[in-house]
Amino acid sequence: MRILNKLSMLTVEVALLSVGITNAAQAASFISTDQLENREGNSRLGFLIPFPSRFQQVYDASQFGSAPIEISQIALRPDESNTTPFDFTIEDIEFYLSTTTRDSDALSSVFEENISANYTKVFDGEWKASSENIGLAGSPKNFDIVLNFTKPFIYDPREGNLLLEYKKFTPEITGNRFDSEFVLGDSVSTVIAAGDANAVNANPRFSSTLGLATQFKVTAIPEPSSFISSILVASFLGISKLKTQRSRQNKEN
Ligand SMILES: [Ca+2]
Ligand SMILES: [Ca+2]
Repeated sequence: MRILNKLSMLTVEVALLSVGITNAAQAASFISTDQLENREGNSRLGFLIPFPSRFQQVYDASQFGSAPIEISQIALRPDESNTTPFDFTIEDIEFYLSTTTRDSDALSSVFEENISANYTKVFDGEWKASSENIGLAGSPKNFDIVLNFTKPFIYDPREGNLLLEYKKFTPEITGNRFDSEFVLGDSVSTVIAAGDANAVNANPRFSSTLGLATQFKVTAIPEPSSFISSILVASFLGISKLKTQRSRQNKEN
């Protein structure tokens, strides 16, 4: 009976350890690409163009570390040239994330050539967002134009760069300018087609090395191997402890 009780305690210890690992991994953090967190991007983009449209932007994998993460939200920010708060509603828009084998400044003008097998719809419906158009003095505006995903995306930077896509089915005119960076050879570039949310080819006139300043909300994911190793080590230590105690009891008896 005592052995059974100790085994039960061991099970609880291992379970608590597992919960601890899971909770530690659930703390969300934010990643701003191209170190734009405290620096205004050198350009701007009216990326929600007033037509049905399709848009893709690539982010270099080096921005995201070297372990799998779960992405649950993106946030954009107003360009410095915006002078007032604003809000907008896009009635029908879909967002997707995917790993891409394309280089960060070398997206194909054929949309399908930029996506991979893990292409995932992360948002589908009406997107209502707003911006207070504020920021600290001398700093860029806040990343307050938020899109919460309805389906998080698991991204492993070791498998390639990250691709963000939208398909905008409705022709709202937002006129809002989003902070962007126009630098050859950096982390980002974009391809866009106007007139058709399901366009096959991007329009070269709208496609460039430009990219939106973007903030990702991410959560680290424990790698299965290290997670299982932790449990096995805990089990081994617990069983060794029990064996030692049993051996001591046998000697005493
Ligand atoms: Ca800017
Ligand atoms: Ca670029």
